[in-house]
Amino acid sequence: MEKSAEGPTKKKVVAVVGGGLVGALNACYFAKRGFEVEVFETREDIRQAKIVKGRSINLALSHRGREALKHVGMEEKITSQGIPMHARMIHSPSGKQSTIPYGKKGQYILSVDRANLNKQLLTEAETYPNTKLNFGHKLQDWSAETGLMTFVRSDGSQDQIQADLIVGCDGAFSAIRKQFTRRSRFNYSQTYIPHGYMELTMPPINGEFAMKPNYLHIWPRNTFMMIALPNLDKTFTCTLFMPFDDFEKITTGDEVVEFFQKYFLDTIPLIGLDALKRDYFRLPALPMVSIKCSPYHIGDKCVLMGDAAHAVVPFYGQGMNAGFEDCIVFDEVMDQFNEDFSAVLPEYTRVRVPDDHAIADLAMYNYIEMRAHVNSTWFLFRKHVDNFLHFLMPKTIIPLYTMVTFTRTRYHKAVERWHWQDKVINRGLLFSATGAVLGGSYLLIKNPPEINKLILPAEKLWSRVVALRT
Ligand code: FAD
Ligand code: EGO
Repeated sequence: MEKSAEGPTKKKVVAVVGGGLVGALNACYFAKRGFEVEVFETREDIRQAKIVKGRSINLALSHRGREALKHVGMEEKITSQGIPMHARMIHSPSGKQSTIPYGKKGQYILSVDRANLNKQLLTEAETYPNTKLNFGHKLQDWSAETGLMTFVRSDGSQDQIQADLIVGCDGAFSAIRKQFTRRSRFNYSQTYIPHGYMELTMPPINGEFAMKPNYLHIWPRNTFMMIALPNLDKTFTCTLFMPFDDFEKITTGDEVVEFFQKYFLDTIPLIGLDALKRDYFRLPALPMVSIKCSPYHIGDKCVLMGDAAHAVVPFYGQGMNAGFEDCIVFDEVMDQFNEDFSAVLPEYTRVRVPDDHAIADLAMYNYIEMRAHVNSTWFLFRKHVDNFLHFLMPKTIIPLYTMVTFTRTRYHKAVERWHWQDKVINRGLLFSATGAVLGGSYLLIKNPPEINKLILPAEKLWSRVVALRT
């Protein structure tokens, strides 16, 4: 099925480097505008491949990502193949399960299959006659002066291609970004966290999901964390996050079982004892990196989007969503500046850098907070507090997770508002604390011996409240 682009076909060539999630979506955006779009992707066509290797099998798609898909008419196609997760399911060490909704009825995140999403986006890009997909093309080098790119083909031969605009969507280890780092006044930072991740499959039981499907299952164990997202084939993909040091300490099947007995007891019968012993050693734990840089462009020639511009740790479920939102933001700036690359690129950097840096920081903040003191009790307590404060003051207090996940509030604005809300909450706490002190003093005068029993637990509680605010 071929479709004609909106507007006349322009001569300008846009090279999208990387045919991953963001590259494939971006190809649709540029094709829709009528550019000659050429996508270059290292891998062979994943639609033909039997097994697609790569990280994370499924992902949480939320509002920002959906809005970006909607723009190119892909929202319905993708969401209809996603599994809604209306709430978190928190698993305690004893196996007790508790749910806390994400928000109102329509507020849910979707578990989507990465490979399927990528394939559908590639197929959609191909329906535009002005798009060409070039697989087995690995970018080796390019020139910021001329826009000339050198690709190595699968057979080792080289290919040189010129483009008017190069869009670097080649992921966290971007070859496009390499040229940026050679230039003056380019800011760059990357941090590997001490944790790695490992994916384990939980098969169906009697043809049905082994756990309730419409939840994001979470086992918060401070430094050890596990989550599970449902798949259409009724399996769950469990992702275990743990320091590399701890991954390495486990060297035998029996040690795996021992570890799971201690921390994730309820999952052993669901994953299966033998599968667990085997799958743990199938693949090594994989690293996670956080990358921030700026600017995102060079002149009117090149721009970075997605993980190439901002790899974030996966503790907010926002990496792809942020990358998809990049496409909307770029598209909006294209409208504002009449597709004049020399004006669009700097403006894109100006508006997008603060937001992408904010989500990188928020994701890192969640990682640090969760590994430091989030067990199942604290997780539940925190989310109940969030929901309760929102219930008390629905217009004033909106949980940060809600702003990030269910709105298109600019990430940096969400952070600002979060700090502002904290001040409001602190004032409220001060007010109640004053009341409590006055009430307490009164009780102390009236009834001295009993009060110590009250003050000690109150102090413990207060130190937790302080932890909550920092
Ligand atoms: P990629 O998906 O990495 O695609 C880059 C593409 O470029 C690849 O196809 C690659 O082959 C190609 N390429 C690389 N180098 C070259 C080259 N030199 N020449 C040509 N092509 C090249 N995000 C969410 O929103 N929700 C989640 O729940 C979520 N969970 C995650 C869980 C884990 C464990 C991890 C690691 C990440 C998770 N993410 C999540 C983040 C998400 O995976 C990324 O943000 C997203 O894949 C970024 O897409 P991208 O297209 O920018 O990069
Ligand atoms: C106290 C309690 C402080 C990814 C809870 C912070 C992330 C963080 C990795 C979940 C949901 C989509 C995710 C919540 C917090 C995906 C997510 C959350 C994980 C891990 C994830 C939530 C894939 C942090 N969203 N989230 O509120 O449910 O809260 F647990 Cl390890």
